[in-house]
Amino acid sequence: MEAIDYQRGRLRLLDQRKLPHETEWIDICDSNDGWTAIRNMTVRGAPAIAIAGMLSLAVELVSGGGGIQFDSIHAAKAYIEGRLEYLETSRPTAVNLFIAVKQLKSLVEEEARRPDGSATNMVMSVVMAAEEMMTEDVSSNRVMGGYGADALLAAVKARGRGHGDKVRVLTHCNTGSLATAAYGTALGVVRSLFGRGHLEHVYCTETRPYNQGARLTAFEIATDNMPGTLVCDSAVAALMQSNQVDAVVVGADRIARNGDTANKIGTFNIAVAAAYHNIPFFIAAPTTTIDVDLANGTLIPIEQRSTEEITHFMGKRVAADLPVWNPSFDVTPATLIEGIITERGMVSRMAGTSSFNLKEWMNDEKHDTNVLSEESTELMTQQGMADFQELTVSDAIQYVVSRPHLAIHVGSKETSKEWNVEEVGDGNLNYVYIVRGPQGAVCMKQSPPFVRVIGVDWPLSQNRTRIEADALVEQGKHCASSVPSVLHFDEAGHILVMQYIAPPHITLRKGLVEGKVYDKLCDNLITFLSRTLFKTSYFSLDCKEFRAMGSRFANEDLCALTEQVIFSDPYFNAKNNRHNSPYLDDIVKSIRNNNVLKLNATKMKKIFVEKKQALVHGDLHTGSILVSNESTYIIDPEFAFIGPIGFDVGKIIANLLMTYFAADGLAQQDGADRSAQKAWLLELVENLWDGFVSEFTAQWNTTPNMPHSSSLCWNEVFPPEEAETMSKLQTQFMADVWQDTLGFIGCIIIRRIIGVAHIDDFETIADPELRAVHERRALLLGVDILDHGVTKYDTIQSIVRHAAM
Ligand code: ADP
Ligand code: SR1
Ligand code: MG
Repeated sequence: MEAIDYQRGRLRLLDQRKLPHETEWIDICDSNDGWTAIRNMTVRGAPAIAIAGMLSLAVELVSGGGGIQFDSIHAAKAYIEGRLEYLETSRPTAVNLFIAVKQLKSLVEEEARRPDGSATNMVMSVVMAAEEMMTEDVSSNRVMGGYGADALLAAVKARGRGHGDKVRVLTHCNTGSLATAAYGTALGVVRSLFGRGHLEHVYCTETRPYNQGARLTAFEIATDNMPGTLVCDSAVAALMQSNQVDAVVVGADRIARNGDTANKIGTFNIAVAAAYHNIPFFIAAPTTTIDVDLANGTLIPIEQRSTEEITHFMGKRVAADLPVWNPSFDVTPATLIEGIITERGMVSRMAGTSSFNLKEWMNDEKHDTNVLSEESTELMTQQGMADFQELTVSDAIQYVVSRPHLAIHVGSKETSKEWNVEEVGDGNLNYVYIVRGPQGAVCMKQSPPFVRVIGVDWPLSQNRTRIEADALVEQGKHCASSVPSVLHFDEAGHILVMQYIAPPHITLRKGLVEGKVYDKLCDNLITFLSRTLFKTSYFSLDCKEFRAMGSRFANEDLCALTEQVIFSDPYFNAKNNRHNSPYLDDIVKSIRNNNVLKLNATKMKKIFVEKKQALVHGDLHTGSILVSNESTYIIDPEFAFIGPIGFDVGKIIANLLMTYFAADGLAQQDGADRSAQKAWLLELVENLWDGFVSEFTAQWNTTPNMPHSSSLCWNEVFPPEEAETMSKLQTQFMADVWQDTLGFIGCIIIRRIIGVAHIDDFETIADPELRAVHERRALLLGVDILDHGVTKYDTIQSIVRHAAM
């Protein structure tokens, strides 16, 4: 956008249809011209469309100095509103235009309500607001560029990509000065990287069929002397495959509240190729592009462009005579988007989910940033977190090379140039690196002083790494075949190095979402649960040892996190909660109004806090299990503490039940038959509980009673000939564990659907309406279990029967 000249009654715009062959200016004198310029793509780019539209009205209102004369404020209001509504009809997809119209309409309403209001004042307010939109766009683009540069650098570093501190970026379509008031959105991020000396190269796509990339972005890159290359849209996957791209950043025309993003046709292809190559994919767009009224991308209207854009080239037909489909935009699902960069910071997906909660984020004045921007760094400093250094690729290699007892698993020092490092952390809390070399690999886990998926706003004790290392060692003593061995623990660096559990092992959650079944899983889980829980319980240890173990695993901070996110937050409108709105609004409301349920959740919290029976894993969901057809490894015991046995058993059963409910939605989505997997899941749940009870009791029966009186089952009280008394104690104990397991199943199901940290089983169902159907079924079971407890669910079979209904 060049200049607004009110005297001559015109807004001067570069005609983008002509670039780069000719630089031709066109004059816009009123909103009719504005409408045409938007419609015929003289001006394009979502932010520029909004600004050009509003400025076209501004010049119309004040053209020639005098402007339009209105008889009354009501006449001015009616006229302005009419023009705004007309401008809205120019192009359907870009939401910025609608937001700008809405803003000016409410301004007009406000002016009309003023007791001293006049037509002149109303016109002047509209003109000033339109101009302000232009100046705000420039400054917000610059701020966004800075956030974006931070975000791209952090993501590239986390994946062990990039060359030193330089990155190679791919962008699509035109999002630069020509698409905005100046500087640009996605291209603004590239400009910011360039300005800070971090841009190694920028690739821009041709952007068929209208060639905005070839004509406009290439023009801007060349004009700014940035190191750049133009590629065909169809070359993107090959470019990524040949390792020439570290990150992707594109703009947006409209973003639904779950993060699904409409952008220039071809964006979705790029996102899919980026996901395949593990390349971070970002959207950069002002918050005016976010449409919180749209639940998801399927609701975004997609404009069809003229068939001639495809069939003709410079006015000449170049395609054979066949019908043409030419959508201007496509919708990239949120799950493929690493982050949405805005002028208010970067938004990340909600913890453990594949979508964003943009409504809540937009309403949150404190707009959190998950990248370590200047603001975040300042916050970290205030909270004493500034010393934390996320490992770089070379740090990780150096760490292992310099420790012979670790290097032996990876390769000799001489080969270290060939080693590679991959950050694979898909959990909620930590960074996980796999260091690979010619001899094999090790897994390094580093805890930041905060919850990774939330950022510095949620500080968290790094002592969790020590707990995890200690718990792995303890559990490994009792069930070595299912626990990765600890190779190294570094208290000061909060780093744990452990055995790498190689493919074909994948997380159980991933395997189950893919529809797999695992024949040995049930037996392996029974062995792990019964051994680790019995051997660390007060039936196996004497009371003194048991108490000493309690002090070693006094995991206050992580227990507090569980107490908050499982037993409290879901029952009120807590900050980080999320649910599939609006589809589940009714059931969420009824849960939060159900006092019996709240009371029962609190009873479970009390049991969690006060019942000390054994060293429990503390976070035994399907993401904490690495599985293959042959073996099963239980990882990630950072939540370990001395607590109720039913917490581990309930957590895994709840997760398997949720997979069972999600399976129908996944089957519907993929057109696949999941009935065999569903039957297997219910059988697994049933056999898991029954097998656990019999194995736990068998462990008990084969463990001699303790020889001294400080133990729970002292010889003198339970001599071998008094087996019946012992058996009564066992039956009562297992009944109590069942009651706890039941309550925890209810709480865990509820928290994963209406609290923070959702699960991929449901989140992989892309259609929120379909997802809600199955989330609701799971929720109803969770609520019913927590409502009625053992009076209705006296056996595992009663749960299985209810689930199968
Ligand atoms: P968080 O504590 O953040 O939840 P996890 O311990 O669950 O992190 O690890 C995150 C991911 O890292 C796991 O899902 C898994 O893919 C990978 N991972 C963790 N430990 C290992 C290991 N020992 N071997 C191989 N991959 C591992
Ligand atoms: C912020 S809640 C994070 C969740 O992730 C962990 O894996 C635990 O399940 C915890 O509840
Ligand atoms: Mg964890």
